[in-house]
Order: sequence, then structure tokens, then C-alpha cells
Amino acid sequence: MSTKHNLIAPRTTGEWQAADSQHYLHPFTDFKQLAAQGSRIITSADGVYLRDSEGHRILDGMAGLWCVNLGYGRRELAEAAYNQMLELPYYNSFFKSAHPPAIELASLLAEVTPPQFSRVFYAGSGSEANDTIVRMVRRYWDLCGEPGRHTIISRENAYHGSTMAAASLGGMRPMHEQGGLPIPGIVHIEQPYWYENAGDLAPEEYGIKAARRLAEKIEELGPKNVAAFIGEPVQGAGGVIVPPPTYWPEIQRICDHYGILLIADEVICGFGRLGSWFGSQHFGFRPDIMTLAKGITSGYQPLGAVMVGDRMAEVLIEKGGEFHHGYTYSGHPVACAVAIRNIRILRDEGIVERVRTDTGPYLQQRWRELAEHPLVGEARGIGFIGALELVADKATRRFFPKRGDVGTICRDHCFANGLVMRAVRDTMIISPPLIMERAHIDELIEKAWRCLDLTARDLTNA
Ligand code: PXG
Repeated sequence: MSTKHNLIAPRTTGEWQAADSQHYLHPFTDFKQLAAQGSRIITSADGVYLRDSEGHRILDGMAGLWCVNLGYGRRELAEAAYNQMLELPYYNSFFKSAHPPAIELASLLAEVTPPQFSRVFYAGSGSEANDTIVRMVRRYWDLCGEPGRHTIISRENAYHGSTMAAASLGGMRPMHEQGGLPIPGIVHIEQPYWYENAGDLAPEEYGIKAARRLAEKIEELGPKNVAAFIGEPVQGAGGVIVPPPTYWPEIQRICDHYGILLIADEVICGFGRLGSWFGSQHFGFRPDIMTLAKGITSGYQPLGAVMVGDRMAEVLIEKGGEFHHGYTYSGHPVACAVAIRNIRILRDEGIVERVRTDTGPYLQQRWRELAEHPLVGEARGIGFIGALELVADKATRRFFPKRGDVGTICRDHCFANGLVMRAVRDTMIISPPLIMERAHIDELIEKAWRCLDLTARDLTNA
């Protein structure tokens, strides 16, 4: 319960909860409901385990919020931040200035990203990076003499962030209903959700069908009006929607055919999540732009980045003049220093390689055992990301009548039994730290199975 430093005086759980509900408006939260219930107070973490204010040890199956790729407690990252704060805690990159951490990280990103990328624009988060992309993409087409190419096509249930443009790019209807979204010039097509949408189609056939929605939408809008397509290689917050293997190659073909820009939002998939450095490499496509955040610092510092492919960068540089866009914290030195250390650790310790060849396949093999459970209609995933569909009837893929209730029951059992597993409606999802070892994976599966049993028991008793 006590904190190791003297900045924050220790309090009891009840005291934390009272102060929390009095002063703190949480993101994506029903404020009144939470105040009635009280928050879970997480006080510390180490490796793949969290600790709460009651002393419980919880296996973190979500790597925080899809971001703590290296796990908790890495001294090197803390030291990188500490040293950078003493050396140069802040300076900007406006007005013809720069500093070593931002430059060094830019060079390192050019090394670890696919070959078409040699330039980066920094932001403070994934949302800010995606807002940057909307402006940059439209600017690009203006400079190309095609200002009509304004519309960006995204997908239903996509998550691209919570600022105005990023939430518009996202396809979350409840978000659009608050605040007058989407902004003009952003439209959405079907997500490649085989389990829910495919009917009798085999995954390969459905992948092509879902990708062709893009071509249909381009034709409907008029090809000369379309600027870009954006997608997460695997949709994360939308429920870990793993597209069939035919999907991305067909999307690439369509983007090439119409000459539109292809944006990969790699905020979750980037930095090893799928067992490759970037999700586009796993699926074999070649984006013009990539959104980065989360795993870029393993969440130890807030940082977002836009990787700008050479096709676009050349136009922006040669013809662009001033790009009227940037943030106080674009290229923040402390965040950049932490990112450099984080990426070097991922590379030097072979962590992405291990997820690809060893722990990722093991997690996927064990995860699929959960499909044997009576509540589970499908167990899917790649590398260190996974989803379970909880269904009323496995044979007919019938969902529960009120989507979301069963997922919430299961999620609450998980928390109470020492496992963080998230629910998106009735889809249970995991995205663990990439440092998990086989024994942790065994623990995760065992706890998940137990919580599925507890959920099934509640449904029988209801
Ligand atoms: N793109 C993707 C693919 C994301 O998952 C963002 C952009 C925005 O990043 P920032 O740093 O602005 O949050 C995200 C963020 C959830 C959840 O409920 C997921 C995210 C954020 C908050 C909640 O799974 N992903």
C-alpha cells in the first residue's frame, strides 16, 4: 500500500477511491456508475504482473492498454528518462531547432521500419499522429494538383484515437454520436470480421469480398475524390479482428489500381505484437504511411509518430513550403530517449524474433485450446494478440441476445481471479507483454479457463 517515493502520501483503498470519484473524470467511463462502484487502484507493477492497493497480484494480459511491450520495471527505460531529463528535459523542434534524441530516434525508426520509410513526424499520442495524417494526406494531394482527392476511407469498428479527426477515422458509432462526428470527408466500409459477417463463405473467399468493399466505395465516391485508405493490420479495440490472409493483398491491389495512399495504423500491431516488427510485414503489404505509438516506448512515455513513406515525403519536401502543423511535444526529448532505449532492447534481446518463433506460436497453440470450452465459439489470434468469441450457440455462431453482458461478467471474473483480460462486447481479448514466458502463458490459459467456467456457471444460475 505504501509508495516507495515521498511524492504521494500513502492512503487506504477507500481513501483513494473517495478522492478518485471526487476529482478525477476517467476516460471512456460512465462517471456516475464508477463513483458508485469505486476504482481498482493499481499501485505498482513488475515484469508481467500488476499489484493493486489491496496487495493482489494480477497477471496483465493486456500489457496495460496494448502498450507495455517490454513489461514493467525495466530500469534501462527509467534511466534513459532520468538522464535525458537532467541533460535536456525539453526543447522544441520548431524555428529551425532540433536535439539529439529526436534525431537519433528518427534515424533508428528509419532503420527498423520497412524500406520505403526514411522520415518521421512526431506527435504526443496515436490520436495526434492520426490527426496529423489527415492533414498531411490532404496536403499531399493538394501539392500533387489533385485537391479533389479529399476523402479518406476507413472501416466500421476501427479505432484510430479519440481526437476529432482520429475519432472520425475510427468507426465506433457511440463515439460518433457524441460531438458531431465524423468530420466531413471520412467514410467507412465493412470490417473484415469473418466470424460475424461471412455466413457460409470460407475465410479466403470472405477476405476478398470484404476487401472489394473498398473498390465499391471508391467507385461510388468517384476515384478522383479519394485520398487514402486507413486500416489497422489487425483491428484491436474493435475486438481483435484478424483478417483472412487474402484481405490485405487485395486491399493493396485496389489501392495501387486507383493510386490512393495506403495508411497502416500500427499503433497496436507495431513493435512486435504479431511477431513481426510491423503488422504490414506479417500480412505482406506495403503502406505509404504508418501510425506509431504505444509500443514505441512500451508505454513508459507518451509518444506518437507518423512514418512518412518516400513517395509522399518527396512531394511534401520538394513542393510543400511550410506545413502548418505541429505540437509543443513533437519530438519530446525524454519520450524520444525512452523510445530509443526501448527499440534497442526489443532488437538486441531478440524479443520480436522470440514472439515469432517461440512464445507466440506457443501462446496461439494454448489459446486455441480454449475453443474447447462450451462458451467459446472461436479462438483466434497471431503472435501476442488473441480473441475469444463467447456465444450462445457454437454450431450456429449465435451470439447472446444482449451483446456485451456476458463479456462483462467474464471480464469481472478475470479481474477478481488475478488476470487482466478485456471484453469488447462478448469478445474476450488479450495482448500481453511480449516478454511473457511459457510459464506465464500457462498461467494465463489456466486462469482464462477458470473464468470461463465461472461465467458459464453464472449463466446457468441466472
Ligand atoms: N490507433 C490505434 C490502432 C489504437 O489502438 C490509437 C490509434 C490512439 O492512440 P492514443 O495514444 O491517442 O490513445 C489507438 C489507441 C481500448 C483502447 O479500449 C484502445 C486504444 C486506446 C484506448 C482504449 O482497447 N488504442
